[in-house]
Amino acid sequence: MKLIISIIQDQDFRALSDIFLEKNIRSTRLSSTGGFLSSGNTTLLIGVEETRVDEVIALLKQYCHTRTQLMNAGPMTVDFIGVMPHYPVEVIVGGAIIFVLDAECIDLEQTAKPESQNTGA
Ligand code: 2BA
Repeated sequence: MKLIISIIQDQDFRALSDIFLEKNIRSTRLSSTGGFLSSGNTTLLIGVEETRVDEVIALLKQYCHTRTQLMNAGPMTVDFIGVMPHYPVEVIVGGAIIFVLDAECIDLEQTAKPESQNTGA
């Protein structure tokens, strides 16, 4: 089993979650904040069989778009005119940041059963 951790923009979540539901790909959404822009984004935890990793990555690429965001850069300067504001800089954000990790899935239903009902291995 693999755990795909993907950081996407909030705007892309709706379409992506619809297609995940349609294709029976399970995911958990976490609200997160980017360290650079300090703006909100979405972190998805997606547990899938190894054979489906490429399919999930393809969907992330298809449904997550790049966008331009403005951020204020540069220090505040004070000169004879007064205090000069920061200047805006364009930053390209997205589509999706993707990490793929090895994972073990513990089936809690199975482990919660009393010994006598655990007839399997
Ligand atoms: P942020 O950290 O808010 O970064 C937003 C965008 O700012 C990044 O877009 C990138 O274009 C730019 N950026 C980030 N750090 C920069 C830096 N030190 N210098 C110049 N530009 C910088 P993305 O690369 O698409 O990243 C989108 C979001 O994905 C990030 O939001 C962060 O939350 C996450 N992320 C990206 N790379 C990551 C990594 N290696 N580990 C963990 N999270 C990551």
